[in-house]
Amino acid sequence: MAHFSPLPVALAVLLCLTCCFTAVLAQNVTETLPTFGDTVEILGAMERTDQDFKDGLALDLFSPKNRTLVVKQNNSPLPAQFITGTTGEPFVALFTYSYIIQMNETANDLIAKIEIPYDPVQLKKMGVEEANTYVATLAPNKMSWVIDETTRNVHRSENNTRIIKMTSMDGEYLLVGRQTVDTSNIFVQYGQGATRTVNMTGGSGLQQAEFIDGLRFSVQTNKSMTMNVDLKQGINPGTLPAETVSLNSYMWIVNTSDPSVRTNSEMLVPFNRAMLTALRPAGSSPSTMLTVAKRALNATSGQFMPVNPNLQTVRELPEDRIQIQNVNQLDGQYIILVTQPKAVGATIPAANIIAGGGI
Ligand SMILES: *[C@@H]1O[C@H](CO)[C@@H](O)[C@H](O)[C@H]1NC(C)=O
Ligand SMILES: *[C@@H]1O[C@H](CO)[C@@H](O)[C@H](O)[C@H]1NC(C)=O
Ligand SMILES: *[C@@H]1O[C@H](CO)[C@@H](O)[C@H](O)[C@H]1NC(C)=O
Ligand SMILES: *[C@@H]1O[C@H](CO)[C@@H](O)[C@H](O)[C@H]1NC(C)=O
Ligand SMILES: *[C@@H]1O[C@H](CO)[C@@H](O)[C@H](O)[C@H]1NC(C)=O
Ligand SMILES: *[C@@H]1O[C@H](CO)[C@@H](O)[C@H](O)[C@H]1NC(C)=O
Ligand SMILES: *[C@@H]1O[C@H](CO)[C@@H](O)[C@H](O)[C@H]1NC(C)=O
Ligand SMILES: CC(=O)N[C@H]1CO[C@H](CO)[C@@H](O)[C@@H]1O
Repeated sequence: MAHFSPLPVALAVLLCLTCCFTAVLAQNVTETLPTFGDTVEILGAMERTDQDFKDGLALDLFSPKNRTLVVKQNNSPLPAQFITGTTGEPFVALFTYSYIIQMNETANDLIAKIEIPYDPVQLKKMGVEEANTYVATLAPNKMSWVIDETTRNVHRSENNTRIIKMTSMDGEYLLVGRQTVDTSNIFVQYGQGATRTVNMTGGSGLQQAEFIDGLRFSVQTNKSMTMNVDLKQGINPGTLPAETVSLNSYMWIVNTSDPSVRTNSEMLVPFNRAMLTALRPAGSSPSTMLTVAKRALNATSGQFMPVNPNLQTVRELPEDRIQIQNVNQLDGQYIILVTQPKAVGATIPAANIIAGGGI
């Protein structure tokens, strides 16, 4: 014992103490992370609050004021098929629950992000690429999970997906994945056949699909159904209302698996501004002269009837699409009519609308 140097013993003791202490500390840190229902203090004065939760959720925010927040767990969230803001299908929930974040006061002045971890092994089993994971936000009308590709950010090196650029945090969030090989927005091709068929799940939620030219559908249906859209060249001018012409030489033909099902849908019908310009309709803007018209799916010679103008809105540049709301019956043939912007009391023959006639 006399020759035993005390230094290594001291070191060993110190090392052991440090180890034990670190282990205990680490364990306690996990144990003290907040969980659902706990009140979390948010630092004010734009100090950073980087808060992890027991199940892996992480909130990172800067707030000008001191605040508190509570995260609650919703074990029966709206199903993940009901996605808006991006397209493609099918979407699945990666967790069985969603998060409801409530700040103690209205806060729209934050710099914030939310991160939800995923398990790459589990993702693979479910057929979801990491690049197809999203934190979705419940829409204010609670009919869909909203995805914004511009604020979505997958942090692969940390196995999580996040929403960045947030200015408020109140809301409900769900980690979802799209079971497709392709990533980002996905577009449907015109025609028939399995991969050209849009699948719509019955339920209270909204789903969206977009075709390659931007023809976009937002559909709520109480019964599951499928939809195809075809293009058909050739429009007989005799089937158009007086003093109108068709913008395009073709029509969109929409057919669903069950035309008797009433839907609550919105359509966005793209218009080609160059085609409109080529018709030289005397310098008016598209919103004064474009109207979507429709006739029955099986029609061959019937008249196209303008869709109720109160349901139509022309969205000009940069979108260049006509929005139609409250479409109850999707099946049909659709075209875009170009009409003369009428001066009060004026009736101008169709031939004069389209320059080249008398000019
Ligand atoms: C905000 O919280 C910090 C620390 O909790 C405290 O020192 C500060 O006084 C609070 N500020 C206000 C305005 O209440
Ligand atoms: C929210 O919490 C902060 C920090 O505790 C507090 O200063 C503030 O008064 C609270 N706001 C309301 C509306 O209770
Ligand atoms: C991410 O997940 C993989 C697979 O489970 C794992 O090997 C890796 O360590 C994880 N990375 C992080 C930073 O947790
Ligand atoms: C609709 O479902 C069928 C069968 O599962 C699939 O082959 C097809 O790709 C789906 N349609 C779209 C647009 O993803
Ligand atoms: C649409 O009609 C075609 C025949 O023109 C049919 O083969 C197809 O199954 C229909 N699609 C749906 C979704 O009913
Ligand atoms: C679906 O059913 C609900 C509840 O019965 C009803 O409120 C809603 O209007 C229906 N949707 C459509 C598109 O008919
Ligand atoms: C189209 O279908 C409707 C109902 O299914 C039918 O009454 C009508 O005769 C059909 N029209 C043509 C031109 O086939
Ligand atoms: C400060 C504190 O919470 N300490 C606890 C750390 O964890 C150990 C073992 O779980 C407890 O015994 C301590 O009380």
